[in-house]
Amino acid sequence: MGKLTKILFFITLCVFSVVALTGCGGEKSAQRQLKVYNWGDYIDPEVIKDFEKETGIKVIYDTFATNEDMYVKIKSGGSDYDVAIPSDYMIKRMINEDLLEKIDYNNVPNYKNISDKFKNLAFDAKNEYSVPYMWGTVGIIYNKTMVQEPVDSWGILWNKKYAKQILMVDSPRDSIGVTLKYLGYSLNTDKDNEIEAAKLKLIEQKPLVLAYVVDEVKDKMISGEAAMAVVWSGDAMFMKEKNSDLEYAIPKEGTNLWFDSIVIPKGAKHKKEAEEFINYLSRPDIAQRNVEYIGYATPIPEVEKNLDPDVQADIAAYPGDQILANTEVFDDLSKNLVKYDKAWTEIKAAR
Ligand code: N2P
Repeated sequence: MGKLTKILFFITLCVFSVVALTGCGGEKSAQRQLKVYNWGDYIDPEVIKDFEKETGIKVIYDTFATNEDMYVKIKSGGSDYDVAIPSDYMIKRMINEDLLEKIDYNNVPNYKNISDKFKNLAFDAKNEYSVPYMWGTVGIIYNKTMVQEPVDSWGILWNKKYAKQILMVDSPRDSIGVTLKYLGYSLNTDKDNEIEAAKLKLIEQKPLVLAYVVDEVKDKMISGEAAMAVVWSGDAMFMKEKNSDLEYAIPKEGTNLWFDSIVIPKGAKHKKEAEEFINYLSRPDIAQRNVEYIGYATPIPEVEKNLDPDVQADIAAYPGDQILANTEVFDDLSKNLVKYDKAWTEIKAAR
């Protein structure tokens, strides 16, 4: 090879390598992506895989245990989530704090499958920011071999007979909320004396509490480690199926009715993909797989109709109008929230 040929050869080689490398890099960054933030145990993992297969969109999937954990992460910025699934009161707070994108419902044609009962709810009155995913109540799951008396009041959570056999939910609004209901107050109260009374009641209960848990409650109740637990309804369905000694009760003092809806955090880099994912989750066959896997209740009537009749009739999944009449939805407490935060910190710190 002559000198010039050699130089030309090297130049060509370099150009090719650069093209190959950046070409490769270019291809990678062209892969469509989606970063999802959901509750623990709140989707059939196969649904995520099938979405990736059908759309070619790569899903990065993270979970949270409570609305408050999710809020802190998204509020602090830099978490890059394209999709999140908070509850009602937290959605309202995020709308008020400009933390959510408006959804383009033209990209979510399956929104039509959602029952009108779940539209125009107070937290997103004009249906601009959220698409219903699951809904339910809060109640007590108990083991019939350990609890023989009727479970019809939140008061059983203070019965010394069950010392160290009671699991509480490690979520401030839920635990304080059911205590407020027990005391005959609204679970959205802003009255200092009522919040204080609930706080003292929960501190009084602490010696009886085996643990404050969230997703771990399922393993513990299924294996018979505790007699009762305050839980979200769909988790109760899941547990009942795994251990037939377990039963779910909604106390007579009333409870919380909640709605979890899918939202797009402000500034999401993959909004189109997020809307595609929301549409996918709202497709009846996909929604049915999720509902059957996780145990929660669907806002899609066509899915509800296809479920096992025993599930449709179970109050842990689909409480009737009479139970629903005695429920309250959490409100965004805005400036009064600090009162609850302070009470919860004191409850958790007490011994
Ligand atoms: C599932 C959590 C359910 C959320 N582990 C209740 N809002």
